[in-house]
Amino acid sequence: MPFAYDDQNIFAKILRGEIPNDTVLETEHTLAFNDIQPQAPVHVLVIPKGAYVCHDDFAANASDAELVDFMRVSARIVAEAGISPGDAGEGYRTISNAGAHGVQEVPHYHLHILAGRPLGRMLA
Ligand code: IU
Repeated sequence: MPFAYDDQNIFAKILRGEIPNDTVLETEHTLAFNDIQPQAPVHVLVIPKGAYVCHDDFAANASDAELVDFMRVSARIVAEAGISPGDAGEGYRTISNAGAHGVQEVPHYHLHILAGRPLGRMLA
């Protein structure tokens, strides 16, 4: 079944420039901005510019160019924040909530990047 995308969601409005955001990085297909209610010293949201509802919608239906751009932007956020274990940083967590049980508040696909404090063990 195809995903029903609500183009009135807050991230769609941000992408249309109707609502301001604290941009960290923008590319052709991807926008990264600071979360308005940060849960850690680093809390960046990475979103595709295309209309995708959640992770599996994006992963299944986005173009190769969109997928690669999204992943590269996420890597640049981590690199520029100095939090990569590969750079002897203290690490980070990526999260993507989907649907009701995932407690997804905004129905436009987004990846949370959290860092800057011990995040604890969290699988649920
Ligand atoms: P979730 O994964 O859909 O549950 O998280 C949505 C996030 O979007 C959450 O961390 C909010 O603080 C964040 N957010 C935002 O950055 N700007 C907004 O205008 C709104 C929510 I509404």
